[in-house]
Amino acid sequence: MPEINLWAKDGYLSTPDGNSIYFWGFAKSAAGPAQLPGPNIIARQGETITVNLHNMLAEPVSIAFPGQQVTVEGQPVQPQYKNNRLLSFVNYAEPGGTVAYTFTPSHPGTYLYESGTNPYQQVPMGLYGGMVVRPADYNPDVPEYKTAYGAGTDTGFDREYLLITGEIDPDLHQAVENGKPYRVSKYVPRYWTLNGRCAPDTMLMDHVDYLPHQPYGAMIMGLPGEKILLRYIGAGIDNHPLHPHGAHTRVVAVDGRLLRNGNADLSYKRFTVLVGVGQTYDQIYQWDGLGYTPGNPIPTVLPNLRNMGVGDAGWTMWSGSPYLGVKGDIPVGVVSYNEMGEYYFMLHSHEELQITNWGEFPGGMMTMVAIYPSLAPDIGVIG
Ligand SMILES: [Cu+2]
Repeated sequence: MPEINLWAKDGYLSTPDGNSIYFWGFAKSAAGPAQLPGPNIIARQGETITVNLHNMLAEPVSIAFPGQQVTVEGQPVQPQYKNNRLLSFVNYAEPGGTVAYTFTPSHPGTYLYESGTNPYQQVPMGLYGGMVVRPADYNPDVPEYKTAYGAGTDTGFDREYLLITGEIDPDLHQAVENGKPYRVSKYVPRYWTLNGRCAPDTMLMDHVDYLPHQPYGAMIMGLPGEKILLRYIGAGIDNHPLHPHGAHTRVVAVDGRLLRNGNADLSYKRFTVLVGVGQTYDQIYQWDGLGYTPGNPIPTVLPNLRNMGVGDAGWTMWSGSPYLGVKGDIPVGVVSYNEMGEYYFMLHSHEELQITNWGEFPGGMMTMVAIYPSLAPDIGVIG
């Protein structure tokens, strides 16, 4: 039976504007760094899994697994009371203690896990993460069985990415760090995160050594025509209208439930998906814009804000050529971050304040979809 160990710890997050923010998160080991979000949990439909939570914080901590039937010591998880007051929605670990949660996922899909103890404070502090449940017949080596929801469900994919939304109100984090009271009604986020990072850090690779507490990047990379599975999770306390440029997404599942009734396909295409608090969305993004195929490499339109760059000319991703995989001259004075003639499309929150870092654009809940002329097979694998 798979067993996962998570340690609840504290640490400091980095933001691109140079801020350092105290947070709580889950770590993979007692000595390892607390992470935002917590380590990805990969489970399998029908396979029992145990998650051991070791609490290294100074107050009770728990993990709720929405959508799962969880037991602790053989009994269903229960709300916990102390002195007749609700302390936790599920069984918790005392400081220095451990609690073991066991469940058998009945449905494949994308799920959130988060603290069930003082969640108004512990979740924004960072005690959340994502879980992917593979279908029972999942086999990444056989295309027919490399799917999100099982063979025959039209949810096959070539690459997949998890994007977990969150917000940070530095006043809350500072109050918790200093043991001061904090009024939840005064919650005002200043940072908006994808996988715990604010843009432009979202576009850095996974596990860069200068972001030890934020190991997961949010850069979406693929080839023309590939099916790119985007798994959105709303982990914060605000809703976020997310949309990628370049192509609509096809929403195939919501909250870990396939949009299909018998043989009737209920999936739908969307420009923007409003990721609600606690929701998950599974979508297929497929860029075949402007009739592009490897055999018909017609140029895209000349660079513009939609498909090649963002912000002013100093922040361009343009290659200098409209052809995929080709680099050309760029205007004098323009800095290009384009490496190999790839195409870039923004993916961001349509709530414009959310694409800033404390009011400064660009930043926040923004990343890029990059369509490359070639790409290693180990890119876009959730581990
Ligand atoms: Cu946009």
